Amino acid sequence: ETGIDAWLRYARVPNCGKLRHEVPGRIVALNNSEASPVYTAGQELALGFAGILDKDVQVSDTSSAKHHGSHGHSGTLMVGTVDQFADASMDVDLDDDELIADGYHISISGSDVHIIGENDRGALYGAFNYLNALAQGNVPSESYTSNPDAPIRWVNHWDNLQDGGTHGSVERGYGGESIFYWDGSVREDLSRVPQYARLLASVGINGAIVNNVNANESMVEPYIVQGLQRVADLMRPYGVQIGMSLNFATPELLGVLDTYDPLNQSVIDFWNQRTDMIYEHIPDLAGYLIKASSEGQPGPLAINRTLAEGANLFAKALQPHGGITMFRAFVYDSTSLNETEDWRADRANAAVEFFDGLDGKFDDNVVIQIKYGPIDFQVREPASPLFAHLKNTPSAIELQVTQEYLGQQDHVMYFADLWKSVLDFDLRVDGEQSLVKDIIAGRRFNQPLGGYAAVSGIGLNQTWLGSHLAMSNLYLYGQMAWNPDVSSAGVIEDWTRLTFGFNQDVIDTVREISLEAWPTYENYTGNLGIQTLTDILNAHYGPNPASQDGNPWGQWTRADTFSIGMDRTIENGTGFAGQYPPEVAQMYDNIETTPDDLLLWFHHVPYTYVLNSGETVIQHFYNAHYAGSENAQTFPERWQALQGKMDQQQWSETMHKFVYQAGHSIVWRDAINNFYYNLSDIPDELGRVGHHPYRIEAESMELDNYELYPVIPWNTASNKTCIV
Ligand code: BDP
Repeated sequence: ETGIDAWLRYARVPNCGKLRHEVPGRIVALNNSEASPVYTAGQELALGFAGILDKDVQVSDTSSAKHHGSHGHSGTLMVGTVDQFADASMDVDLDDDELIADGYHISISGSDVHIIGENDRGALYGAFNYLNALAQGNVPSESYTSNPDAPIRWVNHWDNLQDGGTHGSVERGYGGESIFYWDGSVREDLSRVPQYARLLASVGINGAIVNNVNANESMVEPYIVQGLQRVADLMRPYGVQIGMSLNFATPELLGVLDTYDPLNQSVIDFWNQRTDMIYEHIPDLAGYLIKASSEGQPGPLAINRTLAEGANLFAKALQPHGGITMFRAFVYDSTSLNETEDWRADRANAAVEFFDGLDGKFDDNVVIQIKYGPIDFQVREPASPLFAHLKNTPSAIELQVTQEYLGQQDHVMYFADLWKSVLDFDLRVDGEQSLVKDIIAGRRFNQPLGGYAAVSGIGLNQTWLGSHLAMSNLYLYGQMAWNPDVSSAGVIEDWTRLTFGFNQDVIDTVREISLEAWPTYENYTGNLGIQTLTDILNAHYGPNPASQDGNPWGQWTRADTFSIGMDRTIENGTGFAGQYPPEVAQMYDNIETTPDDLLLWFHHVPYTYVLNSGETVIQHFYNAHYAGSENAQTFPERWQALQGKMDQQQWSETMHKFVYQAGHSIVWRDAINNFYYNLSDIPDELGRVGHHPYRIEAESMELDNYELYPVIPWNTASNKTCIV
């Protein structure tokens, strides 16, 4: 198995002989237009019945609906929207449950099953949910209703039209080239697009931004828009609406105008016209995603306009068409962050500072898209305080399925508990419970919009993300955006059954390793909230603690020979802790009440500072790095035991990753431990760090045709040297 079908393999279930008789013998889809998700639902159900149950069922359409109303013992499975059921003169019995947009009710009465969507998409989601149960060996026997927690459940793609050469690359993507672009334009062969949209729809994702936030100005040129129309047409049957990232300076960069001032009438006209043109091709465009005034990208701040004026420019152009502007809160000026000149400078402060005074100044169809933490997808971050500041503006959380900073799909990662650490966090706005998940769902501040965005990172690789296991995070993302209270263990077990089959050892091992993945990685990378300690300057991969200070990106650890950590307290530090509502600010401002796992995020302490656990900071670093890497050593061993219990190709490709990770975790362990040992001169109580009596350096072997080569950063190779 290559992984191309991911969790939608529809593999035969062990008890299919029995289940085959428990599902209806007919399928009726109440819409026969091929662009309709209801039609797709019918096709998908037939595909699922054939694969999962070895049961061939024809799909009939609306015209035959009445005749098949209720039929003998074999029953009918009917799928459609509330309105379509009513039009077909069918009873719509929702068991007194309410449906909201995209929600569905599955009504089970005798041998008949009605999958009733609030809209087309909801019907398809209901069908996928029913199939998910079948594929796990269960035939639903009682009626149930499911509604999404938030209206926006999008993926973001950081795909480039081209990358120097002819290929469409994916920024921070580790699964191959773009499925959308090639040679500066939309691909001719878009065959991966509907396959992908199918995966998205199966977990309730309803929107996809299809190009990089560092956007190319050509996106609004007719030849690109025509290509995107083909993409939209392929995704529409799956209920996935596409959207685009735009470059703020487009009118100037295309040479059409000599300004991009959002208040200039020609600029306004430009965007209105382009938007109208785009909607002629893609009438259901979801909207625009804007990265502006950040990391060298043009934006309103450079020309003395506010971020709200910038966002509203696009919102007004989209408004007549019903589109949404997702405006990113990831705004900071990488040219002004200078650690040596201003020790109070702190990139973590940027979002709240830049959005200060703007709450309520955005048009109704603007949503502020906020990364989960205040810096940038680090292994541990506190929840972004900006979620607490936007009471009159809808917000969405930005997550990453792709593992930038977090092992790039070569280290196993399962994001459930990391995401929950932010979504379940209580910001205590106005002294009242204010969970991040309730804010973004619109519940806390009564917003009609809001929700979730995740940087997907998929590419042409047959596994989509470059790793079989990594796909659990795309599955998880959809499940959590639909219901953030799903169980971390439950989701991974379901995913494993769907992806690897029913062997209980496989299910147990995947669950255990997945749940250990985040703490294990945190242990051998950056501990106690110090950030991930990857190379910051470029790859965001592999250990490079030295790059964490004095860099222009404002990701600093402030490590010196005695002490470490960013002092973000209110009086003496950068003041970041004060951006939280009072109860939370107080907790983080006080070193006693700051949890150990965020200690160095908020406080600068000597290496000898004693944690609540009783260890010193430096000894915790040493111990955690050994513990993390020791645990990673067990992964190949535990995986080995699964050979023959699952598909061989999936098994061996995953084994390869685990063996690599086990080795790289040792590189991490020693790089970080040696670096801080050198800096602090404090020995490891257990005598491990800096002493490797049994290690044989490659350079002390007899070498033919190899040369010694100094490694930069030095701490990533034992003895600072490798052979090439
Ligand atoms: C950082 C990435 C960079 C993105 C940026 C963003 O390293 O490639 O462009 O975030 O989110 O994490 O805009």
